[in-house]
Amino acid sequence: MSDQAFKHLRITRRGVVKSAAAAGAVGAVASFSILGPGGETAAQSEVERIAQERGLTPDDVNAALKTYVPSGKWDEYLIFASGGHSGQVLVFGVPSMRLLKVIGVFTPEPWQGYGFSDDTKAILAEGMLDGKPLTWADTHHPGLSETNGEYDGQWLFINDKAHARLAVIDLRDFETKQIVKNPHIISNHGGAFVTPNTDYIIDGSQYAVPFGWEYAPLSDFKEKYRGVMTFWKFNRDNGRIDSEQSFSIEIPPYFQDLADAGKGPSDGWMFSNSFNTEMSTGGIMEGKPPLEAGASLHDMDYMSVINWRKAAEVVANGGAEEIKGMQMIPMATAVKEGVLFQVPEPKSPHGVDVTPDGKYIVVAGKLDPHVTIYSFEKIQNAIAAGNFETDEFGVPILPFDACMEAQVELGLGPLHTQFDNAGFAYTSLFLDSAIARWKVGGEGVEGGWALVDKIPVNYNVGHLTAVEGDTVSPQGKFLVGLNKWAIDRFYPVGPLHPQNFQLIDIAVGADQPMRLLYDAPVGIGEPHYAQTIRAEKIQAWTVYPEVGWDTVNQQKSPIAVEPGKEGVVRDGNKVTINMTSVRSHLTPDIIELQEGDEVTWHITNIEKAQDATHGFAVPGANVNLSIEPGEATSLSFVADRPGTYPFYCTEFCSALHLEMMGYMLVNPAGGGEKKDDEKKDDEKD
Ligand code: RUQ
Ligand code: CUA
Repeated sequence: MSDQAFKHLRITRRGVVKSAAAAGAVGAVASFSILGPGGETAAQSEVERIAQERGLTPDDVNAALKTYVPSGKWDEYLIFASGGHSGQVLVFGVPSMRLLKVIGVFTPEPWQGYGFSDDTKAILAEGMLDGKPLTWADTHHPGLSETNGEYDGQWLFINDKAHARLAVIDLRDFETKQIVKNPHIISNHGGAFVTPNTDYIIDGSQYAVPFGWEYAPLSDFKEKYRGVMTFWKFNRDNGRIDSEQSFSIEIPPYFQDLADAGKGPSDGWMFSNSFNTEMSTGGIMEGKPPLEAGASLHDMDYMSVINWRKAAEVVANGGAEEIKGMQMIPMATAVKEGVLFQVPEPKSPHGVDVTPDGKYIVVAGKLDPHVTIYSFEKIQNAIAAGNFETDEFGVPILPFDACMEAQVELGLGPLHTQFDNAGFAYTSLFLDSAIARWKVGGEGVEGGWALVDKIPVNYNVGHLTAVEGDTVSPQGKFLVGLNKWAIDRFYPVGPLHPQNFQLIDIAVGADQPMRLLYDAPVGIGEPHYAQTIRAEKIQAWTVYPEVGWDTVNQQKSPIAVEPGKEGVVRDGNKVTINMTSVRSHLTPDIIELQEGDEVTWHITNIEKAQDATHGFAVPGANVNLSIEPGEATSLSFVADRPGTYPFYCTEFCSALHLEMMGYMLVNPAGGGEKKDDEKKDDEKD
């Protein structure tokens, strides 16, 4: 950068950085008042020197000032992002884009001990498929719990597309508490999306299969294959999904895609895209068109419009059947009861997003350069008018023209839409590698339903997340593009590139361009969706409320070990160890076992200090626990190989951390050294 270019950067007396290109766009920073020779401030010349040395432009310096969070200061927002195939959730701070946490969800996470203690093993076991453990997941869409359509910071849900599972994470300790497996479908996509008070978590199928993914030949596709929309009932009192109160609705065997719940005037309803209304099943080698061609023949696919509140009544009144152990409303019942409708939408749709006021539904079609906006009121009028056409399954199709409010041409490959607090919507353009900003229209809005700005992103953006941008009260300020490709953005680390989260400034004037602020490489992919919440809404514990805490049920644990009550209890070959951990010892620290003993090991971390976590490893037993301050946990195993096992703490917790260990001795069956007191017992006999 030339000196000339850098003259545009000014630090004024009030400490506002300005450039000719972005005058006044950056807020006040610390006040610089030391005047150097020639009237410029010392700080200014220092900033100029660093910028020149590093080749930074004034825009770069602005972006740095907008995103830098000094040591000890906290980020204002948190992003909860899918961890993709890892089956985890990633938590980032905004605007720093620092990674704060990785939450083990569908797969074991050794640092957190998730999937190694008895209780977290049991959580993972809930998500087994026909009793078989799964060691990966295709996590797509995190959904924060809502109260009156606003994030309430209490719970987080996420789906596993590959196996149609849903998980519940408690935001008091950022740990997974439950996994449910959908008994009706093998893969999902339209989840996890919550209704405005988190009564239900929506979980829509993706690829049609027979119920319970039973076998049926593809020639029976229309008769036996089905789509499913599942509504998981969430019980806030115990923080668990209640499968007994949950239900599915049978829908045609189109491939359902993303979904969203209505809000405000459209509360009680939900919307889901579908593609492949052609019901193509591929068959490249059989002389048929490949699935993607077969599934793109029609100009229009269908959006499913579902009255979930009515559906819940139908279930309560006995209108559902139990299939594969869970309630299902038959398609004919759903039609007869006015639960299920369809509206044509431009072909191969992907994202569906309800506007913050709940009046409109925005659909983006991958193969159509427009977003199509439907009016909920018009949909209701079309339903009231009756006299529908139906598809071949008898499901009503409402007239497109009667329901459509507007179409806005944005660019190529529109996918997903978020909203801000200034009346704008933001839609990702996958093929254009850009994000479009457009004005939401409607009654009394001037210049609505119009494209206003586009910003290039790097590259192939999928979802995007704005601060609380899918709630009733979006906060504006920042937008993050979740880019699938990074290509040249980072130093090469091999052919599998990081994903690229790009932070974008949308707190710009209505007629100002959006500005790219920061590229954050994400090395755990593929993250699909993410949600951004005001950090202050989450009041997580820094230590567990009481020593001896059961972290799964969030209450005092019956197996908590109190200091002074440690010991080993033997009952035949069943051995129970009651252990405490505290800096820097484990009590007891010598464990004598016999080969074949069934061991239950209870450990309580009796610390109360923040961050005084002790790990716990037993080599050979495939165990690593993370026992946070106050936590009481257990592990079980069979001591099936005689030997000498040093167990130890796996967190560098104190100066004497390396000494925080003990010996587990497994005596061979029918032999081995007897202990002194056992010898004495023998002598008595
Ligand atoms: S979907 S971008 Cu689940 Cu759009 Cu991935
Ligand atoms: Cu406890 Cu190291």
